[in-house]
Amino acid sequence: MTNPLYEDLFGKHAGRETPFLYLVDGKTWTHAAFLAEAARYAHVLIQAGLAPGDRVAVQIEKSPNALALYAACVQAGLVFLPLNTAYTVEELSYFLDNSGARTVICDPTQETALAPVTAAKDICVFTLDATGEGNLAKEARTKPDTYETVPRTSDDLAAFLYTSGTTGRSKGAMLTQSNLLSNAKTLVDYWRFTDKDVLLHALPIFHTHGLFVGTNITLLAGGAMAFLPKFQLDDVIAMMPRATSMMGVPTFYTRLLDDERFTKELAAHMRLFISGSAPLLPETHAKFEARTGHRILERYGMTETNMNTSNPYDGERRAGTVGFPLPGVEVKVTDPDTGESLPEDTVGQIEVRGPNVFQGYWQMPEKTGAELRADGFFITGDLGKFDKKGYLHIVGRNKDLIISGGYNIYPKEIELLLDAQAGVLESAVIGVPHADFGETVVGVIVPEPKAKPDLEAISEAAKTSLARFKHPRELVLVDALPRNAMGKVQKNILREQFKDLFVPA
Ligand code: MCA
Ligand code: AMP
Repeated sequence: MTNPLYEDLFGKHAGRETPFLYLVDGKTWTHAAFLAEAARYAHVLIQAGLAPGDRVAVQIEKSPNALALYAACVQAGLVFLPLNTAYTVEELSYFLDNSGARTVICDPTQETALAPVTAAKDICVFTLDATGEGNLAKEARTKPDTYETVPRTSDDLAAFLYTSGTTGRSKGAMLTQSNLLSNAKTLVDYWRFTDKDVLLHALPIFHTHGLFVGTNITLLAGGAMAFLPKFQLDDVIAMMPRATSMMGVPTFYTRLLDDERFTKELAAHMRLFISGSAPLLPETHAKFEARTGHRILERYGMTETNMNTSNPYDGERRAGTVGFPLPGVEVKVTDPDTGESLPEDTVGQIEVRGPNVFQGYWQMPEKTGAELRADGFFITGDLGKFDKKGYLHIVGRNKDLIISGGYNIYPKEIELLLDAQAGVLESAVIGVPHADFGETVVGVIVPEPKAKPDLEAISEAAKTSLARFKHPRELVLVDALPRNAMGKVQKNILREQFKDLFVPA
């Protein structure tokens, strides 16, 4: 096979006039139409001077066309680099610099704002909007609807996904064709996906969850997707009768449970509901079962590793656990100091090894070396334990991370911004419980002596620099930060102090 990822996901559907994407407006995209659009995009990109291995940065709204761009990159041997549409120009500029991407595809409304950045870096810009219009689409219309697939091996890079870090700098996780394909194959079997499946797809397609888990599995199994622009309750409820399965972050499930139109009858025909990206509260699991009779299947993954563990399809789906290591994936719980494996029921750091584990962070050998051991085990930064039945429980994090509505937020990045504001001596950013997003961001600020920081001006500064989902939902002033004997800020004390800000006790 000359390009395994392309052949297994896309190429094998060539000529199939069967539905692939069902849209909210009633339209349908067949596999054939999808592949033709992808081929046309591949022509445009290659004629713009891109060569196999080049990174293509993509920051556009979710649409069938946006997904076709992924297929185009795989077919042309380009490295797909999807970016959250919420990222600001400042954030995007960093990703372009760091990745060395020579092309960016953005929404037409962003072109002017990006111009200073792309001109300075001599980056080629194409546009594509949520309706599939833009100069990429315009040029594509003049191109043939087949493209000769570029040969790639399974060790070639297929995608870069940026993940933030504890130092505040995002890191490009390098994923090969076989990282993606091996995981998708395992999950198709484990979760019993077939060509009869229609996945209710309401996740964004710039992260592992919506792009690789949802989309790759559906394509590999030969199924279809009810493809929604985003998670919007009316659309989800309207499209559910068409679907057989759904994947979501816990916020999807709590929002569904808060809506009385989500009934047992509506979900009766569904085969499977899967949750991941953030902890699903056992209480949500129980409520969901009481309402629908379905037990949500929870699994655990990371950008760097795709999926690592999953509750079983047939056996007991245990609330509050992320199940068993997937076939072919080794998971161990180790002592953070010695790296030795720990016995069951003992909390330690979770490490993962397998064909799913990424190749390292792009041009960051020290960071790669710190997290990816020479023997292939990746130190996830999550804390957990195996119980007596072999289920993995995630009990905390060894990394300073907030997960809000399934998006990861690294406090350091926000602290650096807060610390740079007038009148701020220092700051600590914490996650506190939030009914809708699970956790939300609070900035705790210590003013300089006699200073009175302008909290509104600080919020404004956050708007220019940081994506909306990272903005502190509350800024609070304190006299001093609690520190331990080593001088380290005790965020656990702050989290306790402010835990009722959004979810009153
Ligand atoms: C939107 N906002 C958010 C979030 N999403 N703020 C904090 N956290 C968020 N996750 C902002 C909006 O910009 C808006 O700002 C305000 O909050 C309210 O927005 P709302 O309309 O309620 O939100 P939404 O547009 O409905 O989005 C919520 C969402 C979405 C549907 C939960 O965030 C989502 O689709 N999350 C999924 C993320 C995901 O795919 N994660 C997987 C990562 P304003 O004040 O301007 O109105 S991959 C991963 O983690 C690993 C590999 C894994 O295991 O899967
Ligand atoms: P990301 O960096 O966006 O890939 O997020 C990966 C992180 O999400 C993991 O390291 C975990 O902390 C968290 N995560 C993913 N799935 C789950 C889950 N089912 N339960 C708890 N945390 C999860």
